Amino acid sequence: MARRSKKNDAPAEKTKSKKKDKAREDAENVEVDTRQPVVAVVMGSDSDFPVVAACIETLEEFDIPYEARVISAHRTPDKAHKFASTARLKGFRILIAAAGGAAHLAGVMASLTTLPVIGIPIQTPTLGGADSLYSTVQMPAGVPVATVAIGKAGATNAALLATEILALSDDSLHDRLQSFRAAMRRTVAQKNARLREKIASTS
Ligand code: RP5
Repeated sequence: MARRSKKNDAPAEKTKSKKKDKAREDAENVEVDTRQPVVAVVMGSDSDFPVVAACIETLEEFDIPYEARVISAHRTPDKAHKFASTARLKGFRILIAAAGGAAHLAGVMASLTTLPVIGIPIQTPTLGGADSLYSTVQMPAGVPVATVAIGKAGATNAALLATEILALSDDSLHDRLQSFRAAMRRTVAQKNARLREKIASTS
C-alpha cells in the first residue's frame, strides 16, 4: 500500500497526541490507594461477587484498605495454600472468605494462618445456602472461622466485624463505628415514627 504523504499524516498525528494527553490527564485524576491493604477479601468464584460487593462497599465506607481476589479451595488449592500461608507476612490483619456450596475456602484459609478469618456463606440455588453455612461454620475445635449470616447481610457484617477488630487499636475507626450505630438508631426511630403515623391515620 502506498504511504500517505507527511502532509496527510499531520491531522491523524494531532488526534493521536490529543488522545494521549487526555489519557495522561485521566490517569492523573484517578485516585490510587497506595496504602497497605489490611483486609483480604477472597471469594471462591466471580459468581460470588454480587454478594461480596456488600462487604467491599462497607469496607470502603469505613475507608479500610483491602484487596479482593478470586481463589478457589477446590479449583486452585495451591493458590489458596500460598495466599493464606503468606497473608500475615504480606501485612494483612484479617481475612474474609466467601464461598458457596461445599464452601471450604474460609476453613482452608483458617487452617493455614493465625490471622482471624471471617467466613461468608453464599446462597446456592440448590440448597439455599444451608450447604455453604454448614460447610463454613462447622469447623473442628482448634481452627476457628467467625461465620456470618448467609448472603448480603452476612457480607455487610463480615466487613463490620473486620472494622470492629481493627478499631480495637484505632480510635478514629471506633468513632466512625459509633457514628454508624447512631445513624442506624436514627433510621429506626424514623421508621417507628412513620409506622405509628400510618397506624394512627388508618384507625
Ligand atoms: C464455590 O462454588 C464458589 O464460591 C461459588 O459460590 C460456587 C459456584 O462457583 P461457579 O461455578 O459459579 O464458579 O466454590
